[in-house]
Amino acid sequence: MTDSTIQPIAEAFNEETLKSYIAGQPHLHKIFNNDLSQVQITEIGDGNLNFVFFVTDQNAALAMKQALPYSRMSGGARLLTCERLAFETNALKKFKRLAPQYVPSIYHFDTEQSLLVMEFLTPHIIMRKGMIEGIEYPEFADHISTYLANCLFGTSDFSLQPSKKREMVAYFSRNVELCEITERLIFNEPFINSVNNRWTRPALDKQVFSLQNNAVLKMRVAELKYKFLTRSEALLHADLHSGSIMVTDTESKVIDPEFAVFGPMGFDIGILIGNLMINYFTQPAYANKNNNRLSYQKYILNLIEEIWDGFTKKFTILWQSQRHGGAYNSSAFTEEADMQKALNKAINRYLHNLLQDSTGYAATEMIRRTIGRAHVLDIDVIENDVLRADCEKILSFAVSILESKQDFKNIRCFLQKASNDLRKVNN
Ligand code: SR1
Ligand code: MG
Repeated sequence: MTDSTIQPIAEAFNEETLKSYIAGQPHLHKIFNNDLSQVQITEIGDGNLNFVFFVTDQNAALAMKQALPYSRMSGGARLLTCERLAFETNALKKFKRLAPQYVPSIYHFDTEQSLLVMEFLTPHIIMRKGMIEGIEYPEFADHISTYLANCLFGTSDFSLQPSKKREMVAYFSRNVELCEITERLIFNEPFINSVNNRWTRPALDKQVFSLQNNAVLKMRVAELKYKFLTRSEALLHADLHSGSIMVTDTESKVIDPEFAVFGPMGFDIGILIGNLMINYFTQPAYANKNNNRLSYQKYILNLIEEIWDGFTKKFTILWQSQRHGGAYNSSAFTEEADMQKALNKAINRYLHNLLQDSTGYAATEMIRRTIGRAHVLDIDVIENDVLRADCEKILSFAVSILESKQDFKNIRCFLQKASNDLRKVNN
């Protein structure tokens, strides 16, 4: 793994310093035929933490990501160590080995400059933006379910030897700063009276104050947070929302795993589903006289169903054929029917519990993106207060998921509830 103990002295790159940096790195320089005279550099980052430069000439292009010792969204006020880029690089490398088609290639990492150089993805766009436009991605469910099954299974005790797994858990457990952000922004602040929270006021006040005083809901969120803190099931991307995925009609690439840490598998699946659900609930606000967006909403529900079904199928195949790790190692079981029956029961039980975790994390993500500090474009692009407040009523769906003792038998029960709740909001 890349050494992350050295504290870099990173200064923000500009066009000139970036060019001279590339000139000093023969393998990068070669990508531009050792001639930087036609190279254009643009800062294209739109994330909350880092800067991203697009470096291109007529023949080649690179993405260069720089982490400075503060978070971009704070404008320098919130200090963060640059070490986060080493965690991101190591997570990317691991995921690239497990799901090569769905992760960008890495060309170069420089600890001192806190710089990561990657394949520039073109003509890919950020999936969240595509969904706001109403673009369908016919192959996405297949891609992301493979990514999830391979990466979660491949970093779990079902696949890894305990010594290797513990070594990886120990390394990523040092990603404390970014984990602290996740813990605070997802599980803490939205559920208390925090100055960092914001929502459409006064329309949503009553709902927000009520959820912040809902003991059942707060207990469920506390349980989910406890699992996040204690269950090192697999290496998580840990910020797998639609803004961390770049897509075309035929390709999907997962980027930005800077929050990577070992945690419960349902966290990654839930964050993804939660963000797709947010987009589902905001569709009425994008409707116009040419497109009521109803078919796009159907597309989203189908997409979630296909992701879950694809994931469980692929994960089960891996579980049946590749259990070479410390847990449920295949050598401990014979081919006899009763053994195989017990194993089938075990994986079905595991996936059933995973669905409950995933829907719980999805609901928590929906709440924090609506009333917490870090909002999402799907909601923020809605300029009309009344329309936006209507969409923010997704809160009632999320709250009912968390406070119900509902044990979803399958993903369709969860999706049916979403579609019923949306109908109630619209009537
Ligand atoms: C300070 S970072 C805020 C949020 O942006 C990232 O994408 C994560 O979701 C984080 O919670
Ligand atoms: Mg990000």
